[in-house]
Amino acid sequence: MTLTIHDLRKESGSYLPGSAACPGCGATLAFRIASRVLGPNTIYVVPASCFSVIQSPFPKSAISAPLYNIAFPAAAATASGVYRAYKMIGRNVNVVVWAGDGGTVDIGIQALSGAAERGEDIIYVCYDNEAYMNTGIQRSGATPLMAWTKTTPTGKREMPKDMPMIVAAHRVPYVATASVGYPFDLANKFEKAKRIKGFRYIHIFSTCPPGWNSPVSKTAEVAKLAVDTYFWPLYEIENGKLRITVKPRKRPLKEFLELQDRFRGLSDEEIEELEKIVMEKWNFLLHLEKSERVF
Ligand SMILES: Cc1ncc(C[n+]2csc(CCOP(=O)(O)OP(=O)(O)O)c2C)c(N)n1
Ligand code: SF4
Ligand SMILES: [Mg+2]
Repeated sequence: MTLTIHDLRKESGSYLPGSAACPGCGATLAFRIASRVLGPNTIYVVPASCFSVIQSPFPKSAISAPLYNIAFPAAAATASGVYRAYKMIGRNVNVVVWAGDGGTVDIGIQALSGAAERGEDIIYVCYDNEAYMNTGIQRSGATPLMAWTKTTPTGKREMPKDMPMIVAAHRVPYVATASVGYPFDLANKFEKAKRIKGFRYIHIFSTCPPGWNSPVSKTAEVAKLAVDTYFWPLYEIENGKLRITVKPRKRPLKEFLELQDRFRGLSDEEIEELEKIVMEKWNFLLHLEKSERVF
């Protein structure tokens, strides 16, 4: 089944109008789409992050679904327990971790790895704004090479962790990347994940205008350019088999970089170096697509 705009319009989702999110927040856009697909039979587990704030304080919560706020490192372990508790009382629910990149690739990684290894029946979502935004834009293990943050004032020197591949190496049934710039690709990945049993992981590229200093009105455009320049390839790995889900005509990386001040001041040589890294990754994915199994 492939979802269309009509399918998404039929559902109201679990995100109510009026929240504490910044204008143009990619994480909320991702949640609006995902919650429409996941439906009301869903419980969210959220570790410390912007999303803990986006919910807004009770009684004015912007999230209409049951949601459990939990300590930074514990999201995947908590979700495992929530799912098992519901199973014991005979109820089948979607249990979804909704975590930032810091809470996923750094501090939450051990609980995530444990839950993936045990094959817990949960969906783990990382909305990736590529830094610790809630505490004021510090670099995370997902921050891209050469990107400015408050703790990398001259640009990050290290490569980001390839989290979707790290999770895929646990040989879980479903891993996917997504972007808020390709909403139907994103929606369809949630639709697929919802129907699969076992540990499922979706990693979403989520624009953050204040953290990246990108124009509020261009949230979707920045996230689309990330895909169209091959900076953020869209793929899924189902039972070990990789498929690139969107294969756009390649656009120059510069078009994506110049919309965000976090890459301001890069020299032509540095942009060329980033282009090279981006193309290497893209060609590697094309190579993996031909293999029977990635892991
Ligand atoms: C153990 C612990 N360390 C630090 C913090 C402070 N803290 C709260 S949210 C946050 C940033 C989270 O970053 P990320 O997971 O990327 O989510 P984002 O804020 O970017 O949405 C930090 C460092 C905390 N709550 N608990
Ligand atoms: S700082 Fe970024 S991720 Fe956090 S609420 Fe604002 S736009 Fe969203
Ligand atoms: Mg973050």
